[in-house]
Parts: sequence; structure tokens; C-alpha cells
Amino acid sequence: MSLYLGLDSSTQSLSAVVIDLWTREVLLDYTINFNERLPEFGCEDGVLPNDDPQVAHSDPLLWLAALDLMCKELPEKGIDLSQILAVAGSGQQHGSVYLKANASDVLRSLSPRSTLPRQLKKALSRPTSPIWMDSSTRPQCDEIEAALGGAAAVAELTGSACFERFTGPQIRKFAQTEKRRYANTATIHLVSSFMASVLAGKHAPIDHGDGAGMNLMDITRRRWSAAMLKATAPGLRAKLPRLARSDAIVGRISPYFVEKYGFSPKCRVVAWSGDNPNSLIGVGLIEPGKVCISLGTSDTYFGFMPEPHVSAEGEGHVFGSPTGDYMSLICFLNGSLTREEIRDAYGLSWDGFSKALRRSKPGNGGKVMLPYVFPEIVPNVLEPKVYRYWLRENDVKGNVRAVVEAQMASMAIHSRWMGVKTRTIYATGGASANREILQIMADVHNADVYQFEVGNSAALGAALRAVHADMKASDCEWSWPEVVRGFTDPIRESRVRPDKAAVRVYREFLKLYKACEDHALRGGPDPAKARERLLKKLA
Ligand code: ADP
Ligand code: XUL
Repeated sequence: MSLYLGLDSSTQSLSAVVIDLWTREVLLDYTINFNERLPEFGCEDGVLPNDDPQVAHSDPLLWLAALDLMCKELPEKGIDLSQILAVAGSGQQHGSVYLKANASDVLRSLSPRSTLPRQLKKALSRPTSPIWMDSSTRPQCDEIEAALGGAAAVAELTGSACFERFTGPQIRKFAQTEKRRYANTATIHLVSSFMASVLAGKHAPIDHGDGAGMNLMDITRRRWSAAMLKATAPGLRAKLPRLARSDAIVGRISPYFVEKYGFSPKCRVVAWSGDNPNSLIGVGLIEPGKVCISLGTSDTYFGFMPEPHVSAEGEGHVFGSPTGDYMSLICFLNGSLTREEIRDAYGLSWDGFSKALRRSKPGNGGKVMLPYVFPEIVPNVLEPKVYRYWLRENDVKGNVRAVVEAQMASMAIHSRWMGVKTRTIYATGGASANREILQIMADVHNADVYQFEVGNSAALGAALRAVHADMKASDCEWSWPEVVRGFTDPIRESRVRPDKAAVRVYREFLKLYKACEDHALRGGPDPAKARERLLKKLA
């Protein structure tokens, strides 16, 4: 047996995937849902309640409680933790954790007789963590961009224009509004590097994959950008961990996990990365040509990229790929939670939701929704609002189809900058279990869509990264195709093919959707003409 563990600390849950390298088997794919298992932290879907819809913080102690629970339950699921050779992980991107100077001591001397939340609480200089759903830092983004000579200059330098949820603008807001706490902060971690630090019992580096989501790292040189640091907050350089390759070994696992849960003291902790860079590996995107759409809390559209090629429209991102290359990504905040909102508004189950999709037709009779239930990242919408065009609110089937068609159309339109003409899409994330949603994806994008055995591509990707880094550290480096072989093949039988007639309808529908978006967000002309053209096609 050669076991590797991949963890995924995501918005709504902590997942673990355990693989056996020699038999190429996934031994366990297990999730602890925060709402169900840890309601005492007061988060709803992983977010602390706040009166301001633009503010989204979480409780970092919740993530730690989930880690304790996971380590306790893995053996109950049949996993012998003493056999795990290395562990790597995945964190929701952009979120940040603020620690006092005593954190190094606290991390080094964790007592197995107490819990992680209880012990780390005294090391937090800020009790809550802003996460990727936060959109409250537009003023800070504007200030930083102005200091650097505009959004395009920031995008060229860091791989993305300033985005509200990115760590740099979040740190700037904290430094401006909570000066004392900022001064009291010795180290600022990402969710990924924070969790890795806890596992290793010492401050872990930030990897190039997740570091690219901060608006602080020079994307081509892969080091902190002095200009970005200066424009962001005073004294920031000293508060950031070092940057490292995604295959860096942080160290051996901390005695806390050895004594309390039975890990081997030899188990290596590999640098953690963001959930999207991990998913890239988890679906085997180690060369260009295919794209992945992840339907998780957010919907993301991403692909492998050999060279950093930045979005001219300022809507996408370039992150580091764990292979040492790059990846392109667009994040749509209104993903699963928005589909859930519509589902719940009509009192449906997922079965009922799917039934409504089956009973309605492509193009939805020219009914359109712009479902910004939450502030949207792409296109940028700060005030949440659901727009309906020719769509009555009491039309159950119409609304269900409209939300999915809108999400798929928005992805197709806003991903054009990537210039990828793909005939194959890999679908992952919780909602990829829904075949009716995948059919609309296939039809709108005119591509075959495949599912995967392991739903959690981020945790699987982390386990595979653990393999790669552990081999390398043992002086036996494996190529990436060798590492992922047998783990990342899509399920052949899961293929969803585009329907020719539907593809034709959606070609026209995309124009209508774009016209509605222009009308709602940019004061464009009435979209009625575009609708007439679609109706003609439907007739
Ligand atoms: P994350 O990792 O971002 O926390 P997941 O990838 O685990 O999220 O996806 C969780 C989401 O999957 C839930 O919010 C839920 O809305 C969605 N989901 C689960 N099953 C279905 C289904 N059958 N149809 C549509 N969505 C689903
Ligand atoms: C990506 C993004 C989200 C988070 C949470 O830029 O903000 O996908 O990583 O999943």
C-alpha cells in the first residue's frame, strides 16, 4: 500500500480523498458538510451572517474544527492514517487568515489533549476571515489600480486586474479600517497556507498557484511584487509567508496529528494550493485543449495555459498551475447557491428541478433571467438583483430553465477572451451530478460533456500533488502523466452529447442573452428585436 491524502477546505465543507498509488484506486471520497456537522459556528453555507450583502466572512476556527473531525473520522471509514505517506490540500481561494506573532509558538506546541480551534483561537489577530464571496472592497481596488497606472497594468503584472475578493484589496481594507488589529498582525495566510501550517506545525509557504489570486504576486517572476505591496498596505512584506513551488515540502506532519490521530511521524506535508489549481490536476488538465467547468458553490470555467495570457476585458484570471505552468480561470459567484435559491423559491427538490428542465425547451420561449442573487464577479454586479425579461415570477418551469440557461450563456459569452474552441468539457463539482444541467451545458457550448468518478476534483488533485511532491522529495521524480494515470480519466459512459437542434437555438439565444445583459447592466437598447429573432428560430 502507498497511501496519499488530499484534503479540500472549501466554502461549505471539508473533503478528503485517499488514494492508493500502487493499485491506482481511490479508497475514500468523503465530505464533512459544515451546515450539517458544525452548526455551532453560526455560519450558513460556510459564511457568517452579515447585514451588508457585499461582506462575506467565515470563521477560520470552523475550518479547524472540521479538520479535527476529519482526522477522527478517517479511521472510522477504514483508513489507516499511519500508512499515509504524504498529505497535500486545497483551499477556497483568496480567503485570508490573520495571525499574531505568537502563532509560531502555538503552531509548534499544539497539545493533543486540546482541540485545534481552542488552541489557535489565541493566535488570531482578526477573529474572522474575509472569503472569496466578499465584494466590499471596490474603493480599495480603485485605489490600488490608480497607484499602479490602471487595471490593465495590474492585470499584466499579477495575472488579474484588482478584484474585490482578492486578498490584496481585502488586506488594504483591513489595514485602513482596523489599524490596531492590522498592526497586531504578524502573518497573513491564505486558507491554503493556513491549513498547511496547522498540519506541519509551522508557518507554511504560499504556493504560486494560490499566490496568483492575491493581486500581490508578480505572475511571470513568481515573487512578491514590491509595487503591489506598496500600493496595498504598509509593512506588508514582513507579514507575508514566502512563496514556493506547488511541490514544496513544508515538513513532516506535526506531533499533534501523530499523537492524537495516529499519523506516521514520517508523513510529509506538501504545500497546499487553491481549489481551482488543484482541480486542474484532479481532472488531468496537464496540457492545453480541454476546459473544465466546476459547478461548486461558485461556478468556475478554467483550462491549462502554457504562457500567461491575460484577459483584455479584465474578466478572467491567470493563476499558476501546480505543474509549474499556468491556468486561465473565470469565476462566477452565482453558482450552486443561486440554483438552490431558485429551486427553494418553488419548493422543489433536485429531482423536481431536473423534471422542470426536462419539461421545458431550449431557448425557453424567449424568456430570460439574469440571476444575480448575490453580487456577481463576472460580469461585475455589486448590487444583487434578479432581472427577468418576458419571464413571469410564477412560471416555475420557466424560472428553473432560465437560471441554468443564463449561467451557461454567461460562461460562453464571458470566456471568449480565452480563445479556446473546445469540443470537450469536463464537468465537476456538486451540481455535475445533474444530467439535465449538463445537457444544457453541452448544447450551449456545443461540446461533449463528461463526468468523473470522483466528484471532488480539488481533493483528488491535492492527493495527486502529494504523490508528485513526495516522489520528487524521495529523488524519484515522476512525470505528471505518470502521476495522474488511471485516476483522472473521465467516465466514458457519462458523455452528454450536444443536440444539434438545441445548438442552433442557443446560437441565437446567446445574442438575446447578451442583449439583455447589455440592457440591464450597461444601458443598452431594448432587447426586443433580439427576442423576435430567437422566436423566429423557435417557430
Ligand atoms: P464546494 O466544494 O464549493 O463547497 P460542491 O462542489 O461540494 O461545493 O457542490 C455543492 C453544491 O452542489 C451544493 O450547494 C448543491 O447546490 C449542489 N448540488 C448537489 N447535488 C445537486 C444536484 N443533483 N443538482 C444540482 N446541484 C446539486
Ligand atoms: C476562484 C474563486 C472560487 C473560490 C472558491 O477565483 O473565487 O472558485 O476558489 O471555490
